Amino acid sequence: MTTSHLYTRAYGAAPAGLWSAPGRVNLIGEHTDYNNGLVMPFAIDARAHMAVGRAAGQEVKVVSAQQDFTVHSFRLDEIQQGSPSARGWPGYVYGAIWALREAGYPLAGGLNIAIDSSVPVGAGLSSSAALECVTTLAVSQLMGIDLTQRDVALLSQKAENDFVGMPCGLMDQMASSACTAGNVLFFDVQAQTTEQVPFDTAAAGLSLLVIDTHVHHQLADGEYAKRRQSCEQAAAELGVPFLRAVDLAGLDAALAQLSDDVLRRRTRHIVTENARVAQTVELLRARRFDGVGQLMVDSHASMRDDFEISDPALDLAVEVSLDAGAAGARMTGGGFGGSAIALVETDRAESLSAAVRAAFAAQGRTAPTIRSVAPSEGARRDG
Ligand code: GAF
Repeated sequence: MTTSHLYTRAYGAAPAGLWSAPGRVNLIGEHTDYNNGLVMPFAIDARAHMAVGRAAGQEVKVVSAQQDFTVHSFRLDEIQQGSPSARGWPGYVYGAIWALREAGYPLAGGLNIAIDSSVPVGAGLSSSAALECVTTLAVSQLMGIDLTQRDVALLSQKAENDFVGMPCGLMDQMASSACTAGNVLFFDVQAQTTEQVPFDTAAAGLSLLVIDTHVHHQLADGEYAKRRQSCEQAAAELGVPFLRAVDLAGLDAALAQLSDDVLRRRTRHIVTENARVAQTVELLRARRFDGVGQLMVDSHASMRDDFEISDPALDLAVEVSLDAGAAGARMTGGGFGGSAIALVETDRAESLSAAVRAAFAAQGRTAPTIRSVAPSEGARRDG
């Protein structure tokens, strides 16, 4: 059923418009965003679709094809942090509307919303950012509010930080809002600059596979926040605003100043990861893929050993991918489950997938979902 049909079934009228926003894969640059660092995500072709229309009164009603078609309803002026509407998936939708209101945008009247998303939940592919961004874009455009892609990302991040309570950086929302087909988004958080960098794996005879381990991560459960706190503590001990201020040349001196081994390892990950993103962007600007695989391998080792955000299923997916001939593989996203990615020659993609499935089966694990992805378009109006 399309979102348009879902809308009509739920509300008995046609929607005013249709919008969508994608999930993302991060090629490299993990946990660097809230350290004011460098990231390189791209949008995938799994999207959150939304049909929206105005309604009389003050009620905001939301229905989702993924959530048993129950209509959730809340008064616009009563949407608050910590309210029941903040719990579960409707929180991403209500949070985005709350963030628009908090920013002072005039929101008047009721809204009817219907959602159908193909972004898998808990797979580390930013299903929540997709929902936030599609809501921010759809509601703002419906109300005649003109936002830049960056505004859409910032308001969506505010929804996640302050309404849902997950202290994420800006990467996922920027990816969902600002990515373009065919490119990775090189985002320098400190400089607030973006560059669309061509990422044409097919032309190089390569495929980028996403391996969803089905180990479900829950970023709000505290480990993500702990990593962020460690980074902030390390920056404070070093007397810098963010770990971005430390570069590779200054890493040893910085490590010598830190008070404990955990902070040293967290810092080493962030500093070396920023350097790996910088190297990756240089290669891709030159349309070169050689070397990108090794940077992915090094990134994974750093996340596994220094940042400690991987898990056995992710490590297995990465190891088996490399054994099966991948040029590079790493976990992607916040970690503690979710998905790994593998860069592999296209004619080896099938045998790699078979090897990963066999290794998961041999350990009695749920079969992973493996798909080939290519950079897709960011949030947009569809009709
Ligand atoms: C999650 C967060 F939402 C992002 O902001 C980012 O920190 C990522 O984890 C790790 O790179 O997706």
